[in-house]
Amino acid sequence: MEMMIDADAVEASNAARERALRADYAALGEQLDRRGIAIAEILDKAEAFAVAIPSWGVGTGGTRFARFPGEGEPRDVFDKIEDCAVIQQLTRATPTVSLHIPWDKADPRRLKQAASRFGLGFDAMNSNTFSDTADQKLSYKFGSLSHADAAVRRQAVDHNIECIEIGREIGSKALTVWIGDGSNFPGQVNFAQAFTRYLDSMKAIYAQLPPDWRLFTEHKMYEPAFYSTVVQDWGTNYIIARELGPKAFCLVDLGHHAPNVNIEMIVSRLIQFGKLGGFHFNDSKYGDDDLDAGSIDPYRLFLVFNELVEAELSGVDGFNPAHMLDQSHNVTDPIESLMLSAVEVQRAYAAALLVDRKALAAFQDGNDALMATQTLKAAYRTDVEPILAMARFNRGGAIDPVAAYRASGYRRKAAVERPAVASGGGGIV
Ligand code: LRH
Ligand code: MN
Ligand code: MN
Repeated sequence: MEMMIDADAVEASNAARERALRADYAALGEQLDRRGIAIAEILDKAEAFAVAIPSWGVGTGGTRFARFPGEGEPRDVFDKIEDCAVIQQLTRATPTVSLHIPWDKADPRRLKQAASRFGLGFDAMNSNTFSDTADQKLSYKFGSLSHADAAVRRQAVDHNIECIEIGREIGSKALTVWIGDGSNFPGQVNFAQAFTRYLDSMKAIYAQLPPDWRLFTEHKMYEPAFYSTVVQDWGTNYIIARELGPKAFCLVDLGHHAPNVNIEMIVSRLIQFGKLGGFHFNDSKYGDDDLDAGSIDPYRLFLVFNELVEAELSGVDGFNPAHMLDQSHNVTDPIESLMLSAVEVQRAYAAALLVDRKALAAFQDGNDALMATQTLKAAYRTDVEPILAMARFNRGGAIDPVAAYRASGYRRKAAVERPAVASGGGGIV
């Protein structure tokens, strides 16, 4: 298997850190042992953990005000796959890439070949009917799957079916649909009629789904529509998944909720009723900021994973959420941000595995709010970094991914090989 970063460079970076890691791991092992937790079991689960990289995340993002291109940005999907290979090589937590069509449109055989060079696979396909392409017949300015004009809806449905076709050829097993449909003014659209049209369009897409595929619908409160959005919240999303059938599930993008919304509770509800499909992990302070996962509110990320681990350990039927990142990087090197975000999500998972669930249940039953919440905090406060670093090291990754990446000079080399382009391909939504 090919490596983008010289294996000797990773080894040298690890050699300088291995002794300290072993000492830290042993100390944490002792501490966990006293708490009745076998560190090896947590390590096994951390090693098995995976989160997909969004192809659009490796380019420098931007805002609607400006985009400040970074050096050595990927010029096309093949460069993006190489950057994803770097992330996987160093973190060993990101074995798949999630493509966005048409941004990543290319010959499926070439896509497959490019990914298999590095042992990468493809996660969910993402359709795009929220912007127009140059060669597109009808515009999505006033919507796509819910558009008043049946011809526009048909075009949007066909695009989604094409995404399924491409995905089929490259080994994807899911389609994620997020639309920007909505309205900017009260009275602009009839809410019920728009939703009916959306459901009809989605039923046509669902009908073309291969038997072993899942359909993820992603809700978002606002933007680009600023007055009303057709798929605005988890309630609507749940209705959609119910209406469509057993292969339809809800996708939760952490940035797509109103401030203060209890996202972990939404996650619990969707699990309870068998409709949690997966995540777009990121973080936000104000809206759909697409900041690095865990950069603003790592405790919330932990609380989401607390629900996921609860479901995993209690053996919820059919529980298999897709983990994906969805970020935009305006001021950092996207590869560094994505590596740290993948590790941050893995950290939330490992920490959630440390929750003393028996004690927690007893405190809940005894109405001991203080001790119940302290039980969660005890797990959250535990520094699981030695477990994560050991998981990477054991699987051939880097003990310190950012240090190894910087020492490799990958970005400098990419800057020489990839002259600057005007657009990094998505990343501003
Ligand atoms: C919408 C969104 C959705 C898109 C991606 C680029 O805000 O989260 O997942 O596909 O951004
Ligand atoms: Mn998203
Ligand atoms: Mn978003």
